[in-house]
Amino acid sequence: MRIDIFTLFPEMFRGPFDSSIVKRATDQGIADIRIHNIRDYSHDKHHSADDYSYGGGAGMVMKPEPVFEAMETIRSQSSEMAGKKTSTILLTPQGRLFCQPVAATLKDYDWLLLICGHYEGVDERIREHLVDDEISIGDYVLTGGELAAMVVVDAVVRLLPGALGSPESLLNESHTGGLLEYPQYTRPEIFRGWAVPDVLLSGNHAEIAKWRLQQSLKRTAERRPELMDGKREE
Ligand code: 6GU
Repeated sequence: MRIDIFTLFPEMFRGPFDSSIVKRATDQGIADIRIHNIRDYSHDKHHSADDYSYGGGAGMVMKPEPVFEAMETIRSQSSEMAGKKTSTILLTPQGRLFCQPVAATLKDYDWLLLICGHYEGVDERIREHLVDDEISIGDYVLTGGELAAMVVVDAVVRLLPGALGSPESLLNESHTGGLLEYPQYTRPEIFRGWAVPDVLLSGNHAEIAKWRLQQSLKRTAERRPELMDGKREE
C-alpha cells in the first residue's frame, strides 16, 4: 500500500512511523509512506498556507492553491499508481467517524492520500473538488489532522497482509467481531495471591472458547452497551 500524507507539520510524523508495527511494515515494503510539506508548494514570499476567512470571523483557513498543487504534483509523479484503487481523504472533525470497519475498508485500497486539515478549517473547494472522503477520529477537537492521520495509518497498516507476526492475532481482538476483547493472562499462575481463572489452565479448548465469549459479552455490555445490539450468546 502506498500512503502519501500532506501536512504543514511533517516533523510530527517522525516518531510514530519510526517504531513498532508501522516501521516494520515500511521496512518490509508492505507500506510505502511518504510525507509532504504543503508549504513547499506555496510560492509567495512567506510560503503562506493560510489566509483570512471571507465574511470575517476569527481563525485562519487553509488556502486551496498549495494543497491542490501538492496533490497534483505527487499524482503526476506517480504514473505507476494510475488505475489503482485510490482514495483522497481529508482528516477533519467534520468527517465521518473512524472505526474498525472503516479501517477494514481502507486496507483494500492501493493508494491513500491523506490531507491533514489545520487552522480553523480548509477552503471548501478542497472538500468539493479534491477529496473523496472525510474522516474524524472522534468527537473532540485536535489542533490538526496530523494525529488523526497517524491513528488512521496505524489502524490500517496493521491490517495489511504480513504486517503482524501472526495473522490470528487479528481474529480475537477488540472490535473485530464488534465486541471488546476477553481478559488475558500470562505467567505467573499466581501473582501476589491473584490466580489465573481455572478454566484457562484446564486445557479444555471448547470450555475456554465459551468462557472467553461470555467474558467478551459481559465486558461489552458493561462498558459499551451501545455495541451490544443483537449480540447475545445463542
Ligand atoms: Cl481528523 N482533526 C481534528 N482537527 N480534530 C479531530 C479530528 C480530526 N478527529 C477528531 N478530532
